[in-house]
Amino acid sequence: MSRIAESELIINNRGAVYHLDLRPEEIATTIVTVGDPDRVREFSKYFDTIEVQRQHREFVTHTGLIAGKRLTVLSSGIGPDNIDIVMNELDALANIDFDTRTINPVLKTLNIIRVGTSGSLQADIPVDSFVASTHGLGLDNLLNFYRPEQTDEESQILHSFTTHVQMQGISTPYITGAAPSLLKHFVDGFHQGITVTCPGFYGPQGRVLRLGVRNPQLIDRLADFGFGQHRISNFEMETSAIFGLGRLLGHNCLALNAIVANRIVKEFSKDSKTAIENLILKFLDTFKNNF
Ligand code: R1P
Ligand code: URA
Repeated sequence: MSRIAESELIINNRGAVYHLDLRPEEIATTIVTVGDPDRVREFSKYFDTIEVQRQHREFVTHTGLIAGKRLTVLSSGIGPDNIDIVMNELDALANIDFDTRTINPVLKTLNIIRVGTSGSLQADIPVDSFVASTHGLGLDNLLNFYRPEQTDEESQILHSFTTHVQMQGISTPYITGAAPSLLKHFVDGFHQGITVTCPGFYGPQGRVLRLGVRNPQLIDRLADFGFGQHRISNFEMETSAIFGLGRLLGHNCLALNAIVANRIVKEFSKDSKTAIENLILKFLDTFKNNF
């Protein structure tokens, strides 16, 4: 096994990985990622005990026990560029020996579940409801620096999407499905659909304040795209990168989002804090009973 150099895998004086500032023993097998650093506490306030609390930049981590089960909650900050850091560093913690700097002979599979907020692209997926993503479809380009791996069905969805949505010269999309072993636990009380991930909140999600956009039809084209039983339910800024890197690295990934904006009926939640709190409680209940 070749040794990974100091410049490639950066380990600090605490023996912790560079950005997340975590040591291998400080993460659980199931990891929740949230965008907002303040949301980590909204999970860990329900832990019976908190064993690890770390913060470096926007990456806040709490690991603890709930109903006897170990869970890590980690904030990623906003966007797919941060997900590149989070996924690679979580995988290094699970699968690289920090003493020898070599890949472990037996690889570990993590459950990585995003719990976030999102904009709905369907009139019948209202604000304050929840979406479990069947797929993450990336307009963000991150996976094109690696090499996305798609099933035949995913390639067909992507081909149809590329023709329909007209992103030429703007983005080279990619798509990855959620882990069926996780998705099956989040059916009751959830809408399901393809989640589109954008590399920004304004122009990349078709929001016009003072600047015009290259593809003014974006919202309409996303909303009326269909392939068999699949349609696009929502968009946000992390899911496709989690799913894409998760598949390449061999982890099980899922995304659950509370809808805070509906872009079709042009509404924003009147109480998004309660919506996300309800999603956290729903996730923790399922975690306690099924993981
Ligand atoms: C934008 O407001 C942020 O909110 C959504 C988007 O994906 C983006 O990160 O998710 P979080 O609420 O998890 O941050
Ligand atoms: N997060 C997003 O990325 N977009 C929205 O519209 C709402 C939350």
